[in-house]
Amino acid sequence: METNFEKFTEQGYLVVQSALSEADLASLIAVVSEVVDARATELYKEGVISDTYEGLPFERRWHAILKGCNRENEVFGWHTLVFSEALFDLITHPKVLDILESLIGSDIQFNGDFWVRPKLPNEKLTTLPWHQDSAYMPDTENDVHLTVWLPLVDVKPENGPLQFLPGSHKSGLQTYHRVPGEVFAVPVLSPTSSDIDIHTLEMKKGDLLVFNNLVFHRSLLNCSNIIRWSVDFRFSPTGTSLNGLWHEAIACPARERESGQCPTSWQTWRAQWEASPHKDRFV
Ligand SMILES: O=C(O)CCC(=O)C(=O)O
Repeated sequence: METNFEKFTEQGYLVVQSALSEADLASLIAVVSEVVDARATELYKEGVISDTYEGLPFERRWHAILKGCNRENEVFGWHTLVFSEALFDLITHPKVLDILESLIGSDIQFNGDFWVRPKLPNEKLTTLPWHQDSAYMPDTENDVHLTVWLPLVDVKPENGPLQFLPGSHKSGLQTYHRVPGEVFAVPVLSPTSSDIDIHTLEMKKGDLLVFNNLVFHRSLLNCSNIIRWSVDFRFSPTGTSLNGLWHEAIACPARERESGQCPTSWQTWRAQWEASPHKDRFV
């Protein structure tokens, strides 16, 4: 039987089903829900919305609030808003790191890059074209950088799944250019052709997706009426140069070979954050 390592090497990505439990995700979801609640209270007090939509579930409330004040295309992803111990615990969760260890060995660094994404119904801004992550991370194409992507709700064909082109990482980084109407640079040559399989990833909450920096993927339009919440963070083998990437100041070791443990504490990471320019950079 093919191992995770073999599958990942062949495809450039891997889905591990039921990698995490409800309980593993609960603290981060609570943080996100608190942000939503605080924002709703603020907007209500300012008279911008006439209802805080308190009774709505996690996958609907934020959308209702934004609809209530016509701000549906306000934000691409959340960074500072979700900086928390719960986020740190998830990034350094032994179940996450065990999967990464099976792919890149046991000296693993967290690159400092993380996003919680509220992918809203019908929102164009989060509908991403085919891309390789190295296209947006200068000078990373010769190293291994892995994204861990966790859905916080079930992902179905209709609510904005990710699609992948298995094996497309093997041709290296393509040339990118900017075209009118696209927020991000796009590949000069289309990565698809009639003989290439497109894999649409249906995922359950608790499944874990990991992909490398060269595999082509895209994010489809969310055609449902619920928010497709997800969280993602990036890693590399310890010692990999981050070449001045914007999040370098909050990179830290996540697992070390000798102890098999995470050598960074929440307090240490928070101190890094406090000393970095991140707080004012993104929402
Ligand atoms: O979460 C998404 O919808 C897109 C994620 C993505 O394309 C990426 O992290 O490179």
